[in-house]
Amino acid sequence: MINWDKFNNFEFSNSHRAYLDALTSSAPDTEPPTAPSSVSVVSKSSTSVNLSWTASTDNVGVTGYTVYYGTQSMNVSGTSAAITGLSPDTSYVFTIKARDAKGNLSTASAPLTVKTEPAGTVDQTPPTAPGNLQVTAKTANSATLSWTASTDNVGVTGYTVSYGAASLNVTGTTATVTGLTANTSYTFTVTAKDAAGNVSPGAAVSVTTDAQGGAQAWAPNVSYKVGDEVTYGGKTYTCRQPHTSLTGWEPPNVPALWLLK
Ligand SMILES: [Ca+2]
Ligand SMILES: [Ca+2]
Repeated sequence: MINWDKFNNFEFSNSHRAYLDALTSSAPDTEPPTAPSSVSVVSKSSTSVNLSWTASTDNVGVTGYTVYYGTQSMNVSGTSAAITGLSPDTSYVFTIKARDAKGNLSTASAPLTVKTEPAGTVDQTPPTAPGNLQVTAKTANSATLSWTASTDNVGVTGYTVSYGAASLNVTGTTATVTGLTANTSYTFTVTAKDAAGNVSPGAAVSVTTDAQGGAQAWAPNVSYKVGDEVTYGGKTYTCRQPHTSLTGWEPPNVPALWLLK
């Protein structure tokens, strides 16, 4: 085998030394990842705690995390965990370790103590308002909205898009509203809600739908401009020169005026 890397001063090998070492059985990866840091509570209820943390690093790569609490543990692949089945009004100490593909475990994160809410606690805190509400697309009859997620002390369960007397419920952070009237101004208000029915303040955006598009049937005595599209005999034509149409100037008869699409 020719080692092409040596013609490049071993640049690849040198910059990927740790990775290459881990691929060979003569140099197994024995180096554990760094400990997860900045463990924090995203939300909690009487029976659940949602945690997130800052990713660990590893000489080869972190493959997952284990969350420890009491005598229990839970494996996750990302930097967050939703721990459920907890007892109300109880303090839990959470620690987290990272692991790599060889099963090397990091030392534990700094412990975080979280007390679940008392049983029967009614959530009275509404989610935050949706952020950065935008119209990302529109047609004559529809508008597509997107926004950034709201947060809640327990959890956001969905969003309501209201416009006029109508509304639409979605669970994600986008919505396509259909059945709109062409060339009409609409104001959309988006609110977030939680499982207890608390509703956030609204975010609003206004948009005017597009004019009704599409080719119209060719007709005589119409002033056409370049680019206008018409249908005739089941085919669509594009206007090549501005003109006022006359009977006898049907599109298939006057290729100088109409280009078949
Ligand atoms: Ca490692
Ligand atoms: Ca809430």
